[in-house]
Amino acid sequence: MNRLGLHCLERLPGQVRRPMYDPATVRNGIVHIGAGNFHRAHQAAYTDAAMSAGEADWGIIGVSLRSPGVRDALAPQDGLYTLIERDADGDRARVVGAIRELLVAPQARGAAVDRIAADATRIVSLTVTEKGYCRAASGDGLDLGAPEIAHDLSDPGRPASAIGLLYAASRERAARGARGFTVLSCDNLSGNGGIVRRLLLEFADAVAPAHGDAPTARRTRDWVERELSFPDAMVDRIVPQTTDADRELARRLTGCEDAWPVATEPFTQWVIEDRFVAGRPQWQAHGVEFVDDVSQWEAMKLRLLNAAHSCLAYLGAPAGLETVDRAIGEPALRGFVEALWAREVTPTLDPSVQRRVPGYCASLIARFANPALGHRTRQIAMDGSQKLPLRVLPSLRARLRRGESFELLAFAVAAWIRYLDGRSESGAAYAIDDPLTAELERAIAGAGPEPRAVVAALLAVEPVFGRDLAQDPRVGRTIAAQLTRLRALGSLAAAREALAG
Ligand code: CS2
Repeated sequence: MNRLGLHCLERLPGQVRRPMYDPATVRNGIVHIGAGNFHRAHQAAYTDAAMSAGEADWGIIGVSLRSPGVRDALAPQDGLYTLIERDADGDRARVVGAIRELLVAPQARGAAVDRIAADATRIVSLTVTEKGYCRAASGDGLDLGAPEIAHDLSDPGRPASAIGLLYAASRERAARGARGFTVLSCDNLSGNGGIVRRLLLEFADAVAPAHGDAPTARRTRDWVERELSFPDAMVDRIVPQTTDADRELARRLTGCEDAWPVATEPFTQWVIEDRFVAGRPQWQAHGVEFVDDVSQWEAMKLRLLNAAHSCLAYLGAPAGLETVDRAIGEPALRGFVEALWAREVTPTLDPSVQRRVPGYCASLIARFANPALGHRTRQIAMDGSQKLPLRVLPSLRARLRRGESFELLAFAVAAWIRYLDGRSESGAAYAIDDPLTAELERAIAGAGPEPRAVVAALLAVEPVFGRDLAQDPRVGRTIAAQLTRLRALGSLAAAREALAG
């Protein structure tokens, strides 16, 4: 069978959408850091549509910060890959050509900096996950002690982190007196644009003390403040990890061998603040919404979609429910999620989005129930220490501030803590995949088996809970009661009881 590549485009079956431009001749205008499945199903798909509509100077250079996997899979395919939209009605394949070059930063640090520093680059977008921003334990500031950041501060010309890369390229552009670019974060952080801006400026402030050359650092900092823009963006599309079954499906739908296709749902959404200092593709013609203020969209998505996802993961995985559709198919879990939304989360959202919430939640249930996606609960369960503070704790804090009940939010936190036990209800052990695993396991081991003590030990983990939550006795008490229930009854029965109050 033929390996996917430019030579196959002519021969694809008629129903397979393909680039309407010549991928071999496009110019590149975007560098994307973190060229994983989510980028390939989301931003690259929108850009591919814009390129097909005639804007062929927005080709993407993908930079992987760690693994050569995507580059190794896509380079022999001329950068092409299959994007498969899956739902109960069937599967639709499309071949995307927007990614024109792939670099693996650890093997090509200089080239990665050069691409961002090039005048042709007008947008630098990022999907590096929550942990990829190297934020400090408390607040949103930069973690100067994170190994990649410490490395980049001492050797800023050969950066390993996303922030270090942005700094190194800014330094070169500032030295040339070149124009700026737009930094577009596409990760699930509230206020993602403002966060990257702050981290980059903090990095610039820390360079001189660590590395010397204060005038260059100051010039770079001023240039970043003056020349770059950092719009906030809300991104949404459910994109599971690729499986061998997806590879088989890609082969069946296109007649070509694709080493790394991406499967996703039909739904896709991208809401962006329209602050692009060096132009942008006409993405609005392909479904992107441009608004003045993204914050309420972000809050709605993080507190409804992502919070529910995390609950389904921490409740579903230990109960042997391997995928989201199976988890939401359990009446107890669906009931829990719907009650969490209606009783405790929706009231914390801004009045401006309230009227959209019922329709949004109904569509979430349908998306979660998509039987064709096979979205694994364990995939979502990863990195809970990074996700909980963005998805669950803001609602909990809002309820606390107003003196309102937070039993179901406490149940969500307890579900995460129960998941950290590392053993499913049937007794099978599993590993916790989280950058803070060691710290979390230490806290749990030191506390002994008593739920009150376990909860107190975890609430003291500041990177997750800050300082405020441990100080309020209601918080520990309520989470501990829910944890006791979860450990005694298992996820489904405990969710039923929690709902009954
Ligand atoms: C998920 C998200 O893995 C996770 O934590 O909750 O990746 C989710 O699928 C996306 O945010 C949907 O847009």
